[in-house]
Formats: sequence, structure tokens, C-alpha cells
Amino acid sequence: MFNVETIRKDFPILQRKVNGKPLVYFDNAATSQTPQQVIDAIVEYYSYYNANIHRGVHTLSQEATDKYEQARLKIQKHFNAKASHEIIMTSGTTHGINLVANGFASLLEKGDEIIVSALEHHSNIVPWQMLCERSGAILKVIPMNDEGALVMSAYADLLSEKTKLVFVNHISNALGTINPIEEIIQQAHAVGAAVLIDGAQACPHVKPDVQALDVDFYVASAHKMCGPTGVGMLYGKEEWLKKLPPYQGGGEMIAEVTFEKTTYADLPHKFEAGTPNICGGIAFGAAIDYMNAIGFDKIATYEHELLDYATAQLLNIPGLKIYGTSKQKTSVISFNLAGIHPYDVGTLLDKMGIAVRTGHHCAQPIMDYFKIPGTIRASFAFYNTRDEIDALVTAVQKAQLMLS
Ligand code: C6P
Repeated sequence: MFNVETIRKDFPILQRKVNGKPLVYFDNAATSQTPQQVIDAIVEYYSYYNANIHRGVHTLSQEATDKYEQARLKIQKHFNAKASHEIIMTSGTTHGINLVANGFASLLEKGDEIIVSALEHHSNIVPWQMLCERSGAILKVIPMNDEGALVMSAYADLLSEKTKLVFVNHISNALGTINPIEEIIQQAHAVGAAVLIDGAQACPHVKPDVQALDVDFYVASAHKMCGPTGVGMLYGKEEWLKKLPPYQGGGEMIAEVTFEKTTYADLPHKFEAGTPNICGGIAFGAAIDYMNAIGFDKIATYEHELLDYATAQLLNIPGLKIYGTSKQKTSVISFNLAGIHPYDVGTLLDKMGIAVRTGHHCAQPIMDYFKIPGTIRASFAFYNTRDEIDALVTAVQKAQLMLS
């Protein structure tokens, strides 16, 4: 049984007040809140077995290593990767994308083409622009339409034997659009291109199966799925991870070092130079356990109910426009009030205890498409309630009155 009131008790922060009002946290797409079970894993690590991993013969180091590697196994199982060495621990989605982009610099030739989409976060645009500058490859963009969905016929036209890589997010952070990644992957593979899916916004809502998707690379951040900041994962098919050169040099990623020549460690350590975020990795595992214990099917169904309810309620407000109206959508609503700057609305909502994000959401090309400076983004998680949505609607109406 999915009981939101019971679930809310797991999140200490949801009990606090902001500006004298009960906190309504609708900025989940920026970062999710942390349940006590994950906080406990962090406290336990620093209280009982804080040590460096893969290095010491002493008990603490062994314990920390075991827990860290158990977390990798949990991540492998969650994403259904074939092998645990296909899971590279990163500092987050941005790190994972940069690792792959950097590696491809040595595999691309001048005139090769790489495709991104108009719906990308800057993390999935800038590293590829840098890669193009280094390699002479050409960046192509799948356009979007007024609903905030990708124009798939244009994607088919962009693909050719020159296409070497395709990078698309699973779910858009600014609009909530769920992209047809199965189709995108199949069509890219048909011309021999590799595909990286940015799963930063999908992983809080769905459980991706990387083998069923047949995706080459998939990246995610723990902090968007009830885990801590500064940790994430890159899944890569073994054959690709073997082909890519290391991203950073240092301890951990070597087999043997002399001044004449260094040989690299096997996967996954080849890509994990230096002391990692040990506690973060272990807490990422605890977050995955927590979300799976609730169940992603239940989470998705409940969040969809919240999305439908909030969409209907917000659309009753005259002058309110929602950006991102694709049928395939997750629990993100980006909107504006006619004639009012989103920043002003966000500031007043905060005074009423409601946390939303305002601005371009690190997705400026989407804002340019709609010719707006930004939006107010309310993003819901499985611990939000209908009452909180009612509070948002009332607060938006008040803000509109005050700012008109
Ligand atoms: N989006 C948002 O408010 P990091 O910062 O590496 O954990 O994630 C970057 C990132 C990459 N791709 C997508 C689709 C994202 O949404 C994000 C992070 C946050 O929308 C913070 S900018």
C-alpha cells in the first residue's frame, strides 16, 4: 500500500517551516529530499567505519570497501547492467557526460557528426560543443515542437553513416517531457552510432533497464533520487568502456607506474582516479534500497495523479500558461503568469513557504524556443500531497494579485 503520510515521516525536512509557513517543497527536479534511512547510512559511515577503500588491510578499510562495492552491486542490479564493472562511480550526471565526451575526442574524426536534442540541459550541450572544437566533429540538433516534444521525423533525417554519437535526455528537466528513447536508440544503432542517455531526471521516477534499452551509456545523479549530492553513476557497455581512454590520471586507476610507462587498471577502476566519495556511494546504495522498497510503479502512478491534479488546478488561473504539454510527461510543471516575471513569482512563493525553481533551468535553448526569459517550475515527488498543490494554487493566485 502506498501511504504518503507514512512516507512523509521518513523525511525530517518536511516537518520544518519556512518563513513561518509549513515547507512545501516543489523543487525536486533540482534535488530531492533525503529520507532518514539515507541520513542514517551517512551517520553510520562516519561514526563506525570511515576509512579509505581498496587500499588498506585494516578492518575499517575492508569494511568501507565492502560497503562501497555492495553499493556498486545495488546500482548494477537497479539498472540491470550485465556486470558490476560496467558501473563507474562518478560525482554526478555532469561528470559522467564529461567522462564520455572526453574519451570520444580520440575516437572521432573531422567531419563526423554528433546529435543532441533541443531539449537538453546545458550539461548535455556544452561538453559536446567542447568535443566538437577538439575533434572537428559537427553538432546537429533534433528540433522540438510547441508541445515540448522532439520532432522524430527530423531526427530520422539527421541520421546518416556520418553520425557517430547521439545524446538525449530521458526526461527533460525544464518541461518534464519523456523522450522516446527506445526509438532514438534503435534508429541510432541502425546507422552504427553510439547513444548516451542522460537519465538525471528519469531516475527519480522510473527504473531504467539498460540491457532492455540496449543503450551504450546511461548517466544519473544520486541527489535527484533521495541520495546525497556529489555522487552518481555512469553505465557503459563493457566494449565501449574498454575502448575509451581514462578521463583522469592518478591513484586507483593504474595497474603499474614507472617513469617510462604506466598501464591502467581494469574496469571500473580505470575511470575512478583518486579517493572517491565513499560515504556518498554507500548512501547512494541506501537511497536505491529506499526507493525500491516503495516501488517505482507505485511512485510513477502516484506522481502522475499529482501531475494531472496540479495541471487541472493551475489551468483554472486566468493568464497562466504551461510550457511542456506533451502527453508523455513526468511530474514537472513549468508555467508563467502573463505579464509577470517568473523570478518575482518565485520570490513571493518562497515568502509563503513554497520552494519552486525559477529561471532558465540550465536549458536556455528551450527558453529561446518559447521566447521567454524563464519559467516557474514546480516539480513533484512521491512525498508531495494534493494539499500542498492546493497551497501552491492559492499562493500563485495571491502572487498574481500582488504583482498585477
Ligand atoms: N538539473 C535542475 O534543476 P548534476 O548537476 O550533474 O547532478 O546534474 C546535471 C543535470 C544533467 N541533466 C539533466 C537533465 C538535469 O536535469 C541536470 C540537473 C537540475 O533541473 C539542476 S541544474
